[in-house]
Amino acid sequence: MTDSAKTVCPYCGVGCGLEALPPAQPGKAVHRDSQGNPVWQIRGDRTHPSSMGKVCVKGATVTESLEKDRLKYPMMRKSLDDEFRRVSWDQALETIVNRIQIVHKNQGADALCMYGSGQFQTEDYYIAQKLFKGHLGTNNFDANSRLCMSSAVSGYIQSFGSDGPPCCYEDLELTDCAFLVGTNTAECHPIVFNRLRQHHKKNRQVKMIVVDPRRTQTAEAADLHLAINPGTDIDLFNGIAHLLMLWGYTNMFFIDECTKGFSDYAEVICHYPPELVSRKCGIRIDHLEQAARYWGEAQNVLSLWSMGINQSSEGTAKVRTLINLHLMTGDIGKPGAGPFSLTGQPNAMGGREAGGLSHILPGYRVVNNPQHRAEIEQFWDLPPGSIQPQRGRTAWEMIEGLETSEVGLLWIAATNPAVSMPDIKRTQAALRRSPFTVYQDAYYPTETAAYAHILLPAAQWSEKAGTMTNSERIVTLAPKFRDPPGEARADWEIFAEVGRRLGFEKGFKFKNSAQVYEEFARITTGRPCDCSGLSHERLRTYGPLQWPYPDHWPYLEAGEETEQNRTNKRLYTDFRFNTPDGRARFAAYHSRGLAEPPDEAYPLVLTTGRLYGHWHTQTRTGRIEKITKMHPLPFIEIHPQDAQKLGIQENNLVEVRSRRGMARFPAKITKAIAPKTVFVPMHWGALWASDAEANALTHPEACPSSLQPELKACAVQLKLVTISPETATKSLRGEGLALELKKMLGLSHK
Ligand SMILES: Nc1nc2c(c(=O)[nH]1)N[C@H]1C(S)=C(S)[C@@H](COP(=O)(O)OP(=O)(O)OC[C@H]3O[C@@H](n4cnc5c(=O)[nH]c(N)nc54)[C@H](O)[C@@H]3O)O[C@H]1N2
Ligand SMILES: Nc1nc2c(c(=O)[nH]1)N[C@H]1C(S)=C(S)[C@@H](COP(=O)(O)OP(=O)(O)OC[C@H]3O[C@@H](n4cnc5c(=O)[nH]c(N)nc54)[C@H](O)[C@@H]3O)O[C@H]1N2
Ligand code: SF4
Ligand SMILES: [Mo]
Repeated sequence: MTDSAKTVCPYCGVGCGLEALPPAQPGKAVHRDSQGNPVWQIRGDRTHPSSMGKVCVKGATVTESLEKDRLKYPMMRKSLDDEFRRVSWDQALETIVNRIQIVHKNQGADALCMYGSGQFQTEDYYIAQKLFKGHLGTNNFDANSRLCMSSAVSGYIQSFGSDGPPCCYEDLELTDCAFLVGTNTAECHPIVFNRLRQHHKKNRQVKMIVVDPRRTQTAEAADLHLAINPGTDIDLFNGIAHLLMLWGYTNMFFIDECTKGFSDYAEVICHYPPELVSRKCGIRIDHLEQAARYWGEAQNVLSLWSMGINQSSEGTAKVRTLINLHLMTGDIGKPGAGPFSLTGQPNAMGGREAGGLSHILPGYRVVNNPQHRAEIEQFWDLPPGSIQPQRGRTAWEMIEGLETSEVGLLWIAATNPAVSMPDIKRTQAALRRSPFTVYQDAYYPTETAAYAHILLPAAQWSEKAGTMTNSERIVTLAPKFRDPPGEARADWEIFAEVGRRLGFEKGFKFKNSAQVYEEFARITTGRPCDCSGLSHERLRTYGPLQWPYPDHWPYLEAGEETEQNRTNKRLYTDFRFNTPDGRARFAAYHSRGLAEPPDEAYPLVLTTGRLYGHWHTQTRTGRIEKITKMHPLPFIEIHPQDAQKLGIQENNLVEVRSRRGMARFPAKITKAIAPKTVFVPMHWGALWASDAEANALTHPEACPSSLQPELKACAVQLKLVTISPETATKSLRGEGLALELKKMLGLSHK
């Protein structure tokens, strides 16, 4: 019998430790999924420092999704109107290599694009950077983190001089004021929320503030819920700063010694008196004052944020104005305090370390810094000038590049853009025009497969060995403990093989992922995200370890308390930041509001987000019975006032239109959503329901600095649809209208 395996959860950025047990256990019936396949069982790993044995429903059920609907063999077709046929790896790879060479010759390197994912392991990310940014000479590698964490990245870089969340989960138990903004932690980062909730329950003096236009499960637990109008966070932060200043809660010593730019900032916050802020945000003045008082009186303020901040056309400004509050009161670099971005995906952090966005390079370097480029060129043994000095295309710019025919080859891996990109009808039309799309995924069908010329089967979590870094900078090794199905291969192996076939043998000689990690770790030496002391071997022996972890440090079991792991728990404990002069930067921003504010024609603000059980586009969770029972159908949350005006009752089918498209959802009438705002989950693409795509409605307007699109808000109108509930349910389950997609995939409909 195979032994159990310790690993890390492949879903969210909390990064819980899991222990996987073989399907057959002595004295027990074999564990099976709903189709009768034997599957591994999961329990929490009590020795993991981040989660200490806890798991949520997603982690607990993940193995039930591993056997169903897998893509097992490479498949190919000439045009999107043909059927896929199975081909050998050799044929598939030769076709890709030829195509890369032709496009490179005729259109130049910048006509090649790869769109990757925070669900890559660090090894996958690293090899993709080496191939695209190094050997092919284009920075056109971007990841779905562009839709997720890029505002946090640019906020950290601009305020502190480099990326990197400065806090750790222990801070959840050491804070006396938790400020949660734009995060539904209870549903999206449940184990982080549990740790905070326990501490909050036990200690009455600890305050919890939640800022969210919806009364989420997270907001239910708060001492104070500020249900602000969508897009008014900067007004709120500047308004709190105004009061902190007025009431003398500023830490002048910290401001003088450790920061720069306070006077310009002080000028800006003068313009945010409570009356104005209360009006703009749509909250009571005494609630605003209460929030400022909680912040000011606390010894240690910890703020947590996620997509309500990042997915905004002023995302970087939101992040930086939140960080301003920490700089103003000196709430950073000490236990229980700091600005803490909750990472969405399991390894978006590793992606940032490996340079996995179109403007960055491995080791928290940036493409527009000549020294950074030179360091990487030298390390990769490439001639000077090989790496381009300007950033590559962002995810959305790749879509635009398909529209203008500037993109000649698009390689998509570990993401499902035909569902998750903004303005999905435009995205789909662009994908349809693509001269050549390679799609590398673990499952078939997915919505994006309908737009691919070549499908490459990817080995996923549990079928390949690699590392992932969670929000608190802890790196865990996820070992291989099952065989991949059919001919599926690890992403990094596929990229390396293409590299060798393109003639770059020397750069891609890796025999296994441990060697890949070894090279990656070396490239981070002396950088803020120094992982040079980490390796697969050491992670296997000592358990999960937190960076920075320089090579000269001794090794210890996780959790062992020494001087060394006390110093790397938090960043900036010496109050010196990664800017040239060591000072953090205040940012003086006025709020600009939503990119597409509501008006007479489209009078409501639509916001989008997640549910506890489902993961994104459902490629895994849509195949797990326990979860589909938990969330069987999509819906739209409408406030009773708005519902009444439109004559909409509970479960009525509602048609939602924006300037870009239409979708339909059954109504869920609830006071949990602010009036004039509606909410739909993002989880239902065309395979799971008909016309229930959140992104049929959203727009791609992005933050000018992070280039992250405003997926959290667009203007919509609502209309009651009069069809029978049976027809509605049928169409929502995808039994009727998703036909076109099924045809494109060559599937007969059920
Ligand atoms: N169950 C589950 N968990 C997940 C995921 C999943 O798919 N399912 N995905 C993971 C990933 S990749 C991510 S990025 C995270 C996302 O985690 P979260 O960001 O917590 O999740 P969302 O539901 O996208 O959005 C959070 C909240 O932002 C609020 N919001 C909307 N507009 C505004 C605004 O203008 N201001 C403020 N302050 N709030 C606003 C919404 O009402 C919503 O409740 O979750 C991760 N965890
Ligand atoms: N309206 C709206 N849209 C959104 C958001 C929102 O809040 N609102 N959130 C945005 C955010 S934050 C995110 S992160 C994105 C997420 O959007 P996507 O990245 O499109 O969502 P997933 O369903 O997680 O897609 C991951 C794919 O990778 C595959 N996969 C899993 N493991 C592996 C592997 O090891 N290798 C390979 N090759 N494939 C693998 C899965 O089968 C799946 O098809 O959505 C964005 N879109
Ligand atoms: S909280 Fe996140 S990492 Fe932990 S088990 Fe749930 S999905 Fe996995
Ligand atoms: Mo995300």
